[in-house]
Amino acid sequence: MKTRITELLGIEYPIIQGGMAWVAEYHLAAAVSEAGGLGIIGAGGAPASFVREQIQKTKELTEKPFGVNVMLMNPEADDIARVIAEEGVSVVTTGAGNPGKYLAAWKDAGIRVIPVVASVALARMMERAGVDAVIAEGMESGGHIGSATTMTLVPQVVDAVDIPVVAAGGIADGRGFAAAMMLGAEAVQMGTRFVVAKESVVHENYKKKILAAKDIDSEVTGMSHGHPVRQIRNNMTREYLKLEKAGAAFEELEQLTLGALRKAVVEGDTVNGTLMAGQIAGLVKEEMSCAEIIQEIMQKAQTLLKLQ
Ligand code: TUI
Repeated sequence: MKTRITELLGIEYPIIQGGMAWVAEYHLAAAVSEAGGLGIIGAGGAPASFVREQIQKTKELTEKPFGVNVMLMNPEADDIARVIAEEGVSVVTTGAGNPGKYLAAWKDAGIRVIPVVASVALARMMERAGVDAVIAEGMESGGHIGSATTMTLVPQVVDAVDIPVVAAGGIADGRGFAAAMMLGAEAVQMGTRFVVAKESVVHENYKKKILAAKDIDSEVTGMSHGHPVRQIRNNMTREYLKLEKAGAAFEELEQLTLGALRKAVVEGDTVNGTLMAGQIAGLVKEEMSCAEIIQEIMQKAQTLLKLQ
């Protein structure tokens, strides 16, 4: 399937893997790229040296294009941005901020830049700044979210910009993929479905939580201090939301979340860890390889899209 995104990135299928902190490491990124999508290394809150190592390890596993996601709230984002330019990665996606100050260096290094936007205003600003495409991410997503839904955000961003738009948030199968295309997207980004991929190194307990999740099993914490994070309900979210409701200070709430994503992903602590996942977790019922996931989605989507 050809779109402006497959042409821009030199990939076979218009499926991009989300740049999930801790989860999106080199095994997963290489597997998605090998399967014909775009694998992404999630720099998350990691130091620049770790990101360089991850890039090098991915290159050992695949010769296909892959990307790195820069989480712009990372205090080491400047160093990570430099490492990415030095290592000659083909694509950068960004999240949780405005990547404007890195654009010139990345473009000079020949890198395709695709920021995540949660509003039409930022999409327009990014297009003017010269990015190659944008990812319009709805609040159905796991992790740090904006306030618009995928269904409303994607077509409004599509109408507002001329560059290609990638849809993200709430997409995990061929129906979601086809729906995103109907909204005008030219690719999708998926996170939650890839967390439970066979090649994902996430702790078994985390995967089981996603596989067992129902439609309304996620909560959004951190709304009160402007950093909303979607995750599966557990002891940690109950505690957090209770404190948040009682008006707890940001510093106190931060104590609960410090290192909690690592706890869930690496240690499999599903009680006090942060189990980031999107609202579509209820649809993810089986652990499959990245190639099986991508093939299943493309086959279903092609059948659906031929119908109209
Ligand atoms: O960034 C994400 N999702 C994330 S980042 C993350 S890191 C983390 N957070 C808490 C605990 C541990 C780790 C987890 N999930 N998605 C992309 C995204 N970007 N969603 C929303 C945005 C966004 C929002 C506002 C992007 C830009 C923006 O405005 C920037 C501006 O300056 O106008």
